Amino acid sequence: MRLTEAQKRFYAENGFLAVENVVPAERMAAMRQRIEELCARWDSAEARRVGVQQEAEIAGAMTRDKTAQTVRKFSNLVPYEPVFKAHATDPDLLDMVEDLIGTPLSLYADQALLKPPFVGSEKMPHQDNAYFRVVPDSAVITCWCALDDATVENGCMHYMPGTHRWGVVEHEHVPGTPHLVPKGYDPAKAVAVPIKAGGVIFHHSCTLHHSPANNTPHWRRAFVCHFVRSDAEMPARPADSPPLLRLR
Ligand SMILES: O=C(O)CCC(=O)C(=O)O
Repeated sequence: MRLTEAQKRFYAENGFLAVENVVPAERMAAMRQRIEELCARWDSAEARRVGVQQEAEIAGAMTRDKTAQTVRKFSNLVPYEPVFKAHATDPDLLDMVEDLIGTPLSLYADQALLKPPFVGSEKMPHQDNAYFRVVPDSAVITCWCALDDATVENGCMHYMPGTHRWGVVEHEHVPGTPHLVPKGYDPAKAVAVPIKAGGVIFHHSCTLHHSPANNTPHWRRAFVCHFVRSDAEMPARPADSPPLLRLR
């Protein structure tokens, strides 16, 4: 599934791009079902091997019980979970990634980011490359796949257009919290990007973004793949990391 020139131009100008109706319905159902199973068994070995994180474990979160209804994140699903590997290696998806960052292409990391009903907390503003430090910063891209309809009310993605041209910016303390946020982040200038389940949003590694809390009785779940050009420098990856999953 190739991107149009207009879509490529939108990404180049804004640092993000939403594309609706990308993921087949059967795979969507299978990914949702597997997330439900992992949440239900959040304290099992199979959930722990995909790095389960609870809302109660994040800095600044109010102390709360850990249950199937408070799971915030699973990391590194692709090596263990076939349905998520099928998504990360889907040729239609990779065509679009290739259109935006080129080849050779690898998977840098993957995670399921969940906002449970009423409990899902805000994701503070950040730039992905503040963590990844990939060089050049245009060589890494995030593909955020909506497993549920993502809305303003349940915590959809918000982006500050054009900030992918800023490079990685300095961060400052949010008074009264342990959080650091990028200097120059202005939530009033961030654009909400609601998207239906099965759609994806691509964003550049330097695009400033955040997502608000989920104030609804419904889950907001996403499966996120960070793709990288295999020929980029990746100084934040420990030397003894397993080899990257090469894609094309
Ligand atoms: O899913 C979210 O709410 C935040 C996602 C995010 O920050 C990212 O994919 O870089």
